Amino acid sequence: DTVVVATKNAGKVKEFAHAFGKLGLNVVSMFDYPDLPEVVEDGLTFAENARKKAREVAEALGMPVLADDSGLEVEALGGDPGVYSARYAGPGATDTLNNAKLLMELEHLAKDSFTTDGKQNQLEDGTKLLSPARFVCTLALFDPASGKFMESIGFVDGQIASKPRGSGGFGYDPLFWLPTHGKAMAELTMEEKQAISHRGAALALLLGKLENHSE
Ligand code: ITT
Repeated sequence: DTVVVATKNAGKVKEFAHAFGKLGLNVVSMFDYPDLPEVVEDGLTFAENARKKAREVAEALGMPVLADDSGLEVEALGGDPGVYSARYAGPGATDTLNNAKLLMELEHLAKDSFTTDGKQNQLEDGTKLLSPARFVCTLALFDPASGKFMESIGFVDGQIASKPRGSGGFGYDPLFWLPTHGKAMAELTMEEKQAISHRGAALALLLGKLENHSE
């Protein structure tokens, strides 16, 4: 009745605790196992990193472990920061520094190529929509007893806004504009975010697979 999630990201922990809490399950994370060695995330894809985190922690603990590798892919940046989303601003990166770096990269581009942009790419308050973008989340569940993985992936599409909004969520949520909702991801409640987010989608898929598997 406990799910071990191989993450040290407090934002992810909150979202998993909320989602699994609704199923009557308790979540523990790497904050509860401070002595476990850090997993080196040197994979080239989200899936590779998720598998690596799940397997290494599951083998260390001798029980099934879930891992989440996720990030932001920005069209105008050729898919960056992608698997490097957590460290975009370099060593010692924080969400604030990563957001600043993202805006710097995009505004720099915008000056060069989109100076005559029309009103279409602006919100009513003058906030510019700088590029289409997408959040990606891959989940991997590894069971050391069977040596098998169960995996899923989820996406959500949006736009990078030139100004942050909202105080919910984490990471790039304040800059991730959802045209369909007329809100930034950070303006959604936990429940609303879960219903549309990359993580919510990946989790729903994984839970569906688990259910089929146990029938
Ligand atoms: P763990 O590996 O310990 O889980 P991490 O933060 O290093 O934590 P990732 O390598 O998967 O995790 O990097 C994910 C980054 O992508 C995260 O730090 C955010 O910057 C961004 N990100 C992922 N999901 C997000 C979300 O729902 N909202 C905003 N940003 C998100």
